[in-house]
Amino acid sequence: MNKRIVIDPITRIEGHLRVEVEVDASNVIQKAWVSSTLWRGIEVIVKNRSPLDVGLMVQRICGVCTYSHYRCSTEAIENALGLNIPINAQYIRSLMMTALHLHDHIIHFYHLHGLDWIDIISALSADPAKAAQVAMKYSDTPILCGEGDLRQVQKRIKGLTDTGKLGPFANGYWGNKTYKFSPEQNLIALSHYLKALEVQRVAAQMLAIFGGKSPHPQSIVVGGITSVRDILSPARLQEWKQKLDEVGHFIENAYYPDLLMVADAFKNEPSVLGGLNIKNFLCTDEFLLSKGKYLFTQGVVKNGDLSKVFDLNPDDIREDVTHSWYSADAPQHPYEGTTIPEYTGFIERETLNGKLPTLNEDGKYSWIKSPRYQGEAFEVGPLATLVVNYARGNELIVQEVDTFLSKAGLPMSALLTTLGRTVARMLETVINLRESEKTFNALVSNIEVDESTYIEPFIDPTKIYEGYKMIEAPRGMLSHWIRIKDGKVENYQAVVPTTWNAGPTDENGRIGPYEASLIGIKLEDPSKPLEVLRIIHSFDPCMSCSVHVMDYNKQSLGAFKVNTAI
Ligand code: NFE
Ligand code: MG
Repeated sequence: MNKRIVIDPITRIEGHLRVEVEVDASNVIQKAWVSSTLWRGIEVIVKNRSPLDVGLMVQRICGVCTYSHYRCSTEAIENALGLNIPINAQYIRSLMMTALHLHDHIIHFYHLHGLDWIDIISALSADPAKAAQVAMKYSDTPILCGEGDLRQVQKRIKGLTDTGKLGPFANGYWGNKTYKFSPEQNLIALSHYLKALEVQRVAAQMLAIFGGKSPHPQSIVVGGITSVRDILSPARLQEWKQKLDEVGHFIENAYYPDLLMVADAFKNEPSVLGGLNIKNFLCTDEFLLSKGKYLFTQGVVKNGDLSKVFDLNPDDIREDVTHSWYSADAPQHPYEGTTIPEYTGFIERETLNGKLPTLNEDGKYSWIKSPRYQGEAFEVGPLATLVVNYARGNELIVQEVDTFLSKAGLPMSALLTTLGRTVARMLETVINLRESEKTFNALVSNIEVDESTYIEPFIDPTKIYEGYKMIEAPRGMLSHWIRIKDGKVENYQAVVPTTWNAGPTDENGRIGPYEASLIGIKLEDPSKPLEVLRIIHSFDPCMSCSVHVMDYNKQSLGAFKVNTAI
């Protein structure tokens, strides 16, 4: 008899995510349902507002990739108005994107996904002297992996466990047999987990150099950028470079070797070698290296066939809400997209965890819509970027992927797995890190002859404008779509990376990447479903983005009075 398991909330993500799976008598997942249980209504909130204000509002879609929405929105409006902004502004926006990616990916691997790989309790029994030797296997210059460093790390964590309060490490599935690191490998990765807390701050500072602050930078406007004095100041530019080097040192000597270590330890773990059942990938152009030249190029790969890459056609995107808590008659193109809530609730049933309200898979069960491209479900994100660019024969990407696979002793097929998804995010980070110097240098040499950063927008209130922009946010392809009428936003839609990956089944019964990734996975212990967490975390979920606060009954959620006297 099949059993239903409810995991809610999935933690170490942004937002509210629920996963339900049905396992057979051997604990193999037969069916899976993914739901975002919170609706935000930002696409609705921006209607009838000035397009010039939209960027600042829509970046509140999320607290993580704030800049992605800010930039995507600003550029959708520029596209609608036909504005060709100065190249200096384009370079700065690209450098800010680099900072966001470096920041996001470091946090993801260590602080969000890390404990799916690292068993903290096991690290306490490691021999620090032996661990220092093990670290040399993955890097010639490992970070914080001397015997003394590792002893210190053990002491710090032991101090925590001795209090009986594990803090961020409480309630982990410690001891699960799909943890494959030796105690020494766990200690190495734990040392980097702690160091990454400092490094991520430096990456956030990089974004703030040209963004004014982070999160929620404020220096881009429709028509260009406002951080002009930072760009013209050699000291500020130098600060950027120094921080890039500092973050880069960690990426090259901790993040990269740690993924070699993951590959080494987990390469025979079946749940890590599964986790990818939809082999359709989409990505768009990102990271401007020089005028018109991007580090990664847009494209579409279907059914895992790397011999063909198609150009991405924005007309072929639709959002389906058959199983989402919205109403619409048919799948909609984002220009025509509506966001009309239709909440239908949960249904009670027996589960492994007792009688509980559960997702109603026959009806509606998520606030996430289901984007489809040419009617099919597609995965977006760093893995999609690498697969598409590998298939395009982008020399740099082919070389980086092949080098990693050969160092790790993995076949090409290992890329299309949970392990591959996590490796791809690291490789994207490394490639971006190294190549971003080109963007920086292009900016510096352009400033010598051209200091322009802004072109004034003009919105004719008698005209109707339509525009969109696609960018690569850290979790994958993000697009914003706007229609402007009477000088105001008439319609607005954001089609977000996590929406692509985490959306429910569509009208034709086609399931999305998250749900598909869980099917066929055997759980070692259904009461501690670590495999589910690891697979879902490998996508780096952001539910805030995907369901872009208001209550669906339009009730007031709270009243606040700001005291300006203090
Ligand atoms: Ni909220 Fe996001 C990214 C966007 S969502 S983090 O990256 O856009 O999937
Ligand atoms: Mg949307």
